[in-house]
Amino acid sequence: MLINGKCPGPTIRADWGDTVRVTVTNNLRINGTSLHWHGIRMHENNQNDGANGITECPLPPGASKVYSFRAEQYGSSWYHSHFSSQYANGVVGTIQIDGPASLPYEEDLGVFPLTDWYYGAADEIQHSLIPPPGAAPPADNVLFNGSHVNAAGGGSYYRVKLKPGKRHRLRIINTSVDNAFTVSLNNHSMTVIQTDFIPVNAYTAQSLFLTVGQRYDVTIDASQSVGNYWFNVTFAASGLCGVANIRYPAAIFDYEGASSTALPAFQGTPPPDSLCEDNTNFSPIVTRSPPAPSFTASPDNALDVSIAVQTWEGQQRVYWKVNGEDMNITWDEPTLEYLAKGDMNFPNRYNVFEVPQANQWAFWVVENGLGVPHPLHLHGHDFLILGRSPAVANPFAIPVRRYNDATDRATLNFANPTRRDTTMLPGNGWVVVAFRTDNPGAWLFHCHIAWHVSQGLSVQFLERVQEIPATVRLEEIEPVCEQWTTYYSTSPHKQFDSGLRV
Ligand SMILES: [Cu+2]
Repeated sequence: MLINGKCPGPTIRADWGDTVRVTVTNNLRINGTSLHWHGIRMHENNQNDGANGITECPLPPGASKVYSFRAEQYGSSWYHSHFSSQYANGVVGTIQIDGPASLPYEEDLGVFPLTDWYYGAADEIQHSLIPPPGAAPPADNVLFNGSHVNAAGGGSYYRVKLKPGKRHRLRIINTSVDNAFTVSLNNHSMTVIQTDFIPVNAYTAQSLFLTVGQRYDVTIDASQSVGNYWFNVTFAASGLCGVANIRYPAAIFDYEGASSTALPAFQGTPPPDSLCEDNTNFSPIVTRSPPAPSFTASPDNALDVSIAVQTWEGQQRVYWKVNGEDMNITWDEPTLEYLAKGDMNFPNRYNVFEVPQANQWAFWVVENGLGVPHPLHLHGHDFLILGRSPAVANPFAIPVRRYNDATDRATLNFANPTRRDTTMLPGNGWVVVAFRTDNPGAWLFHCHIAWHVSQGLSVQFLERVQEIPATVRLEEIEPVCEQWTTYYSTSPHKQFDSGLRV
């Protein structure tokens, strides 16, 4: 499935402060769609978030919609379908918003989406995960900007040109369905200047770990001898952060003056830090430091992730649950429509958590009852990562680590911690995050592994619920819902899952 005939789709490019308008027409024959603008703040603009069943009804075949938002942040991101497993079929593109940079550079090489790639259709894979154990298959390949070689020797490596002696900016984006990876460029270090949309003080590393949905804007100095260098994508040895049948190397970086066809001689060695561990050592340029006493761990801010097998329509199925409930939205009953009509009686399993207080830090302790790590993504906000349990090589081999305020509080960082919109919840462990309640709306907080959110791993925060109706233009939502309802009544393809895949 393509956007404007391409995969990945076109890059949306804007300047900081611009208003972006994108007309989306659904030319698919038997699929709905809705497009989510990953990481975009959507300030008081919840209904352009593109989360079907939450902020809108899906667009039926033949329908069009204009998404509109202000580029209040700058940096690099992506957009993708939020309708079932559709983005795994290619409904993905990148976003570049130009603005200031925390470190000068000379060449902007632009966006580089990196993704796992499955040869099977996404819905077929998703159906195969319904019966226990429900474990995802390995990806067939990893694509660097849409390109790689395959096992039969077809395809080609993507090649990036470097200017000798110059400092280049690269925008690395993990647009995967499942795979988290570590990236490195042989013989070169990378200097991070942004984590997701957050500018940070320069941080230099030999390799970087990106879970699904994360971005690193980095600079690379072309200071080595003129030649060809492998860009490598490696995986955690445990396999718990995803695997692909074809992996490193992923792309080739050529210095100007070197061959533009030769393969690099030096293969490189896998970086040592592949434990699926999110790096939380960044310091944002614009500081945010909540007072430590404002955080109290309690059952009210605990989110416990678990897995369960239940029988539904005579079939055993795997579900991911948060506080005992797997999310299951109804496509034509978006949360915003309920709220705009003053109706709080949502259908069951909407997994709603109210966050009523304005302009406070909302803290959440997420605990993982299983060894599988989950990339957690929040809509409408970035969040502080105050702390997390350390990653281990094999989380299944250790007992579940619950957050213990008596012993773990001392490890939390309240002084300008790492801030971004996606983080990795460690296996059998915990993470503490906080966001500022400065954006009324119904915002998803979910695992960004498409297979998992499809199996229910999501909640929605109702932030300042009394103020939400004033931000909603029902006259824009309802016509699409009517079109969708008409279409769906005759569609042979019915919802078989949570209705959401990131
Ligand atoms: Cu997950």
